[in-house]
Amino acid sequence: MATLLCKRRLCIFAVLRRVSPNARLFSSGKKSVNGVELFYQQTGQGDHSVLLLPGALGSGQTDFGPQMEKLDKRRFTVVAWDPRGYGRSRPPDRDFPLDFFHRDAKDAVDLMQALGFRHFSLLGWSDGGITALIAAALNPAIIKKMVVWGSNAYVSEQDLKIYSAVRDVSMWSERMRRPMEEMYGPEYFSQTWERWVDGISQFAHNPQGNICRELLQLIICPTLIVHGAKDPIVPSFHPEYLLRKIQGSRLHVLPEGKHNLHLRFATEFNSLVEDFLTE
Ligand code: TYC
Repeated sequence: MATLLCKRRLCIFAVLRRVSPNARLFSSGKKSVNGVELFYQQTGQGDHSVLLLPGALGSGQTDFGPQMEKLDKRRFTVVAWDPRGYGRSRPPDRDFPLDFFHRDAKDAVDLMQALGFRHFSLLGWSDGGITALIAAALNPAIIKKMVVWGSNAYVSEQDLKIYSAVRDVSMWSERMRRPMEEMYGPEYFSQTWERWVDGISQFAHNPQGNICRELLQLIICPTLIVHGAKDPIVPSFHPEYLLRKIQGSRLHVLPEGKHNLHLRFATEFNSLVEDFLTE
């Protein structure tokens, strides 16, 4: 009987492995944080813990496939979170009060603490990068290192024009739209995206379009800013401003990179990040 069970178990493992060699390397769950149930995915067993922060309406699933799959599992423990109202962290549906980046920053840090990570690094894309900047500024004893790309500390007139140009999701490319529609269904996606455009545009009413300018001088962790020279939605004055204001930071430009450079040039991006985190 014992051998029979044993053999059967082996067989099940063999089947699982054939279906997806990495299936057993990923775990996921929900944690109750600040009154909401936050969804996260986790992989790797390295000493260096890293939190991946997705962009607007993003999630671990839609935004970070190549990072969850390929970042070195021996050196890093990688967590991707779905901010409240995004991905699988619903309910609640998403809202965009003026402090939404600060709320995300607190949720992200509190989630990691609740998962038992006391000291970790941040990889933040776009809106997730803005969240990372705020989290690092306000939690200097907790954040080890940070990488941000496609992010901005303020909203300019030029940004406002770009937001209204991308407001209608039916104008998006199929490749950008499909993962979002699969996650949310077309209705929640298009409505929430319009609310995001209104939400981010609110910052233009602040002096100098401020989102988090005054916090940048509080960042003391080593910071790598990455930018795609061909990013059509985030003008290069944004990463250049971050570089000037964050002490000791570095800027790495990918000449062919656009906004989704970590997906399109995943191998190059991942090794850039691994080198920075381990140096
Ligand atoms: N910030 C968005 C994100 O988090 C991307 C974006 C940037 C969209 C600029 C429009 O004009 C824009 N993915």
